Order: sequence, then structure tokens, then C-alpha cells
Amino acid sequence: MMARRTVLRAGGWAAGLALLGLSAPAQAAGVVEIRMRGNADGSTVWFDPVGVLVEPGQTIRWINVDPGNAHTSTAYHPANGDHPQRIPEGAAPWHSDYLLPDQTFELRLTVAGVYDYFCLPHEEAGMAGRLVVAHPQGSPSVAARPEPAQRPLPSVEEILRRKIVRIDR
Ligand SMILES: [Cu+2]
Repeated sequence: MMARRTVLRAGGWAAGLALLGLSAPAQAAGVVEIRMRGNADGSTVWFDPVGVLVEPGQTIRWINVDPGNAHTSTAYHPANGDHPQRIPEGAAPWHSDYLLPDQTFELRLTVAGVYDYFCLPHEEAGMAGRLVVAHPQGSPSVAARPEPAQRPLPSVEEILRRKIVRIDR
């Protein structure tokens, strides 16, 4: 089966540059990979890492490495099942659709800020993650936001400090 490889360019910034015959300038940073994981009996599911600092335009790739479950990467946004908006104003919401084991989904975010997302079938089980999009140099303009009720996500400050935050299992 072919792996799903969907690229969604929120904001159309890179596409606009391509139309001008220019390449995106922020190619230095590599792909950030976030694994969708579950334990053997399926009782615990999570994103690994759960919190990541990414640069604007950097490719974020989710991969389902859980042989026992389908997972999604779905932005907290009213467009996704009436969820509260927990992505920056002006940023496009995303929904990966269901990823079977070994399938992937790619996303590029160009609007700086804090993005919270969840797994559609496992939100109740606390499967959620946080991305902070900021330039590595200079002070990032990211606003703090109230924590979701279901489960504490790593704080913006912790993500900025450690860049990658994992859940210990
Ligand atoms: Cu899931």
C-alpha cells in the first residue's frame, strides 16, 4: 500500500514563491518527524514527541508507527468538528484523515504561534500534541493560551527551551 503523502501549505506562502520562480528561503531545517504510537494492548496512545518547536515553513511529518490503530493529526479548530480554535488567527486548520500503520502526513506551517492538535478517534484518551512555530533567532511572538481540560500539554516555555518534548512511557 502506498504511504499517504499529503503536503498542505498553510497560507500559500511557499506556493506564492514558487510562482515567482523563487525557492523558499527557510530550507536549512530538516523534516520534523512525529510518531503516532500506542502500547501493545492499545490502552495508551500518544504523539511522540508531544511538543515540538519548528521553524516557519519547516516540514512536519506524522507517521503512524502503531501497528494496532489508525490515528489522525487534526487541528483544534471549529472547522474540525466544532472544536475550539487553538491555532493562530489566519492559520489554516488541517485534518490528516485516518492514517493506517506506516502511513504519513506532511504539513508546513508559516504563521508563527502555538498550534494544538489531537487525534480524532483518541481525543478522549488524551492523544493531543502541541507545535510552536517560531524563528530560532529573535524573540518568538507566541502567545500563551489556556490549557485544554483533557490533559496538560507541555508549556510553550518548555517547548521553546527544549525544542523537542517527549512523554515518558
Ligand atoms: Cu490516535
